[in-house]
Amino acid sequence: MKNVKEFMAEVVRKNPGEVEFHQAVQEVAESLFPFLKKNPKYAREKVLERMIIPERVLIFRVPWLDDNEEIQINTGYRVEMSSAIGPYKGGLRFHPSVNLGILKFLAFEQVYKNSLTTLPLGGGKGGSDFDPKGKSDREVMKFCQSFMTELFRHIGENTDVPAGDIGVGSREIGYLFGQYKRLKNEFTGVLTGKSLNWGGSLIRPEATGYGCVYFVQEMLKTRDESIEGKVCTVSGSGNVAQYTTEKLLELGAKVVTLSDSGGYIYKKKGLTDEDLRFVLELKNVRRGRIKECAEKLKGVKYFDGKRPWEVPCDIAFPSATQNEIDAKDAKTLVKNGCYCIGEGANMPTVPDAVKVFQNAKILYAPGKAANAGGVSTSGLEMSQNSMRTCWTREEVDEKLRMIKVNIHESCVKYGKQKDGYINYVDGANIAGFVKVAEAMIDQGVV
Ligand code: NDP
Ligand code: 2IT
Repeated sequence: MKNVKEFMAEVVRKNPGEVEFHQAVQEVAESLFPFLKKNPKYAREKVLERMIIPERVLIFRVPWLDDNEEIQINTGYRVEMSSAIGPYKGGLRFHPSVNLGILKFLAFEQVYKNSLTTLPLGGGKGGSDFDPKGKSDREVMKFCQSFMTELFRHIGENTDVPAGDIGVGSREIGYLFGQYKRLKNEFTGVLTGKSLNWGGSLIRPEATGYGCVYFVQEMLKTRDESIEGKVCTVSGSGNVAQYTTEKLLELGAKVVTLSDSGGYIYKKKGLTDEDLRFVLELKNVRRGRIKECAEKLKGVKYFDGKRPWEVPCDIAFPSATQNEIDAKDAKTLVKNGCYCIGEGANMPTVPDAVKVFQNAKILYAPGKAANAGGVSTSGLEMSQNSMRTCWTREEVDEKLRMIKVNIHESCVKYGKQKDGYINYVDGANIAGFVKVAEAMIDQGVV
């Protein structure tokens, strides 16, 4: 068997330029190699070598007409990474930065995340370099229709079930679903994150944020701590950041920051429920910039071009995008007393910063464990669609909470070190791996 360095050299050679994908695989390889040494059957079956190559990648042209009747062209992708334990499942990201390497990193992480949820979900991710910002609703609709006109032949309720991610919320899921239904003449649960009155699940919009907070509650319990009264910094102001904040306020925490790609807002006294309502209307209806909060809300300051990690806090919730906490930010957070990180975003912390957190022995879990509540509730939405039923808010919330408790237990099972420190990275990677690996071995060399 190779060592991590040799293994990674091959990954880099075979996937040139895909830096985020290299980063995600390296993290998993570092966790898994010692485990594979002790469990040689997985190495013999070349499970990891198989898992780093997608089962299928689709790349397609997405032409559409803007409001001036000008032709616009984007690239569409769907990375179908693993169907070992269920249909491909994972979000669609619409953002100008989207490329194959970013989607491969996200699809790879999704395989482990979905395995952790305890639900029968394979892993995938897709999206486009289309930028919904500044586009009219009609333009977004035309783009979504063109995107689905190709994607529809590759997905299905038992094949591949996309959902939302950055730039894809209920508006986009609606347009995508409408076009799928029209092309297939079929009303099935082919997408999750649907609106309530046509097949969506209660709590799905809230699930990633709520689930991240539930996971942090479990981490805090290991140190006899609770969320109440804690000072929290949150980055982002989209779906995940909004519902992380809502749950934190409900539990009596003080949320002092939110951000977008322009900068961050800071309120020393902590954001109120009313402030949050303002942010929801600003971001989800008017699609405005977070900066406006400093003009309209009392006690709120705006820091242009900056990230919120310079603000002292007990718990940080990076909920915007990948690599948003670098080593310098991590050192500042630890120096200022932060002792817990809840990753709402996928891979928000660069590897050197992860080391800073782990060396300081603070509570640090990777996104694939902390933010799995979104896809878990997508899994619950799929169950409800198949059963043609609709569970109550309380039922879905309780199932979500139990899933997060289970994920925490799995991380502890595989990640607890001799000194008692829980290495959640190792725990999540090994626990996520084992289920998929066993399924792959059962199903033969495929
Ligand atoms: P949204 O599109 O709703 O919000 C994204 C937020 O992040 C916005 O505030 C956006 O600011 C900010 N952001 C995006 N890109 C950047 C960037 N390059 N630099 C700084 N800020 C940025 O997305 P979500 O809330 O759904 O997703 C946030 C994160 O959570 C992503 O990493 C996603 O993969 C992850 N996630 C999402 C899940 C879900 O169910 N939605 C589930 C699990 C994880 P701006 O508007 O200025 O671009
Ligand atoms: O990163 C993620 O887990 C998501 N964007 C949600 C995926 C899903 O299928 O609900």
